[in-house]
Amino acid sequence: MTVGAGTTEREPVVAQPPRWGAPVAGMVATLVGIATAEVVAGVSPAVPSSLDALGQLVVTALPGPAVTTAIEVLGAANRVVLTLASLLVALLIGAAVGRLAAMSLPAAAAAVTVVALVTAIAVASRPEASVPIVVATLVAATSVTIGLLGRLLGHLGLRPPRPTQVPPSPTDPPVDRRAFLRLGVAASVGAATLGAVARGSRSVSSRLVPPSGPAPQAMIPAPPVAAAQDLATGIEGVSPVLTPIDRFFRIDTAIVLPRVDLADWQLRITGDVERPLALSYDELLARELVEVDATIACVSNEVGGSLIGTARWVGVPLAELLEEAGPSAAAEQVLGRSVDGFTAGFPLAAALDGRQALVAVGMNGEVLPMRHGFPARLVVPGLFGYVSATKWLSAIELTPWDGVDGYWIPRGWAKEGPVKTSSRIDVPGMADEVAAGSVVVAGVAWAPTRGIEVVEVLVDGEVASNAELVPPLSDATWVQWRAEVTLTAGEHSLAVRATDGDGSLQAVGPSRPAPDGAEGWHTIRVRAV
Ligand SMILES: Nc1nc2c(c(=O)[nH]1)N[C@H]1C(S)=C(S)[C@@H](COP(=O)(O)O)O[C@H]1N2
Ligand SMILES: [Mo]
Repeated sequence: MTVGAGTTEREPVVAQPPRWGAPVAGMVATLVGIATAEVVAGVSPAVPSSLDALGQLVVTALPGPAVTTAIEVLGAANRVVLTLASLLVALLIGAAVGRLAAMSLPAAAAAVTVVALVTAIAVASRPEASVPIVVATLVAATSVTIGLLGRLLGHLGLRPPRPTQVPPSPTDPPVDRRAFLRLGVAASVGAATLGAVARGSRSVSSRLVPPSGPAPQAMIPAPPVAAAQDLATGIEGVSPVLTPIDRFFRIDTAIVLPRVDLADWQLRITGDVERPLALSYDELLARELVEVDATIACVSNEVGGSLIGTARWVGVPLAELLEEAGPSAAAEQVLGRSVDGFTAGFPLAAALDGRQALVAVGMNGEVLPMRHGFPARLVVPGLFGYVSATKWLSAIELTPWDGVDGYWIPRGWAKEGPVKTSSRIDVPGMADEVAAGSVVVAGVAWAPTRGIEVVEVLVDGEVASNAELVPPLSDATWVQWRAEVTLTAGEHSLAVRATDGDGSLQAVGPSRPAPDGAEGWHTIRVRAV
């Protein structure tokens, strides 16, 4: 008797498996597989999260403008959205695998294995990954997924019998929806719970977080900024002259913060140099550290935007390290390399022209925070972050200018990224209502390292006031400014424009950030009553 004939005979007494059975089984099994990997990732710092690693792969593979747009549109939520999107895509793949499994479990197993291999490559390429443990984890996750899928499909009578198998007797019904639902719901709820707990409580070995000891100190620390030196003390809403760390913008392509084990970490100075150097964290800290107050800005900052901040950085002068290594004749570019593969390059001349570029290890009196590049990062006054401010720095490589490009250059951003002379109104806020009469307008202006000479405030398109400037902490920081203008009752536009130390008025624009930074006089509308 053929199987087909047997099936035909049983047909009248057999419940049909639901059409959604196979895809749902695939999704449940996938969820459990993902949770298995996440639970191991939660316990072992040597196994990065598969979801995060896949998300990272997507970020790296996507075209530059897509990544930039996502970061701009989603803001700080971009990582959460990406994780949920990765999960959704994984579940959709799981549904397809479920369908495939109803036809052939070996084919489905092959598909799951391919997905697991891609995941393994993504996970193993993370700097903190231990390859053997990652492979073992994914083998386990794959087995759990395929095993569960087989059982779920078995409950639905969807598991294709092997050719040698005796067809099930008509008396034990092949479709057991209750068993399917029980197992499916229990597995999904268990997996979602365990996976979420694991993600929430990911254990981080103490080797991988910044040391809790005293923060690196400059040989000659500057006195703390006095309240009187900070316009923010008197005018609520003005950017503080030093941006607190918890308010400092963060921009990077890292879905997961790279965790650096200080025991193996080194900063190498390599490439076109006479004497390559390699410094441990302790060796770096043992050098004569200096303190530099500097503003850093992201090229993606819109006119009036907040992707800019000022900090007191402590670190080793970059020029000193480069001179020690001795740039050779071919050296034209300084390329920072991060432990996570990110790179950023700028002209060697910018490192040696007297501006105070740093390999920073401290920020605002603290050990450089993880989010801002622990254990070390570059800070180069006057250059946008994407060409200069490499976080989680692992090497400084000297290279020719042509033929070697940092991460963002092939993704559509200009090779050179000097910060443009810009200004921003912090007070009043956009669309605020103010009392008619004399109105205080205040904010920041920046042109590192050219400095700011003049800030003018325009009311309804006419220059109305020459702002007072607070003496800046250094030529690398922004300048706080304050003006008073008279507003009659009604709607008005307020705009600001700065002139830098070279006497150049900032560009009126307006233009968007790509490819080399936004231009325009920040303009807001207010209503005076
Ligand atoms: N490793 C690494 N470093 C990086 C980036 C990155 O994506 N990866 N982004 C750069 C960009 S575009 C900017 S604007 C600055 C932002 O520094 P912050 O996050 O400390 O403010 O970091 C730079 N350094
Ligand atoms: Mo940036």
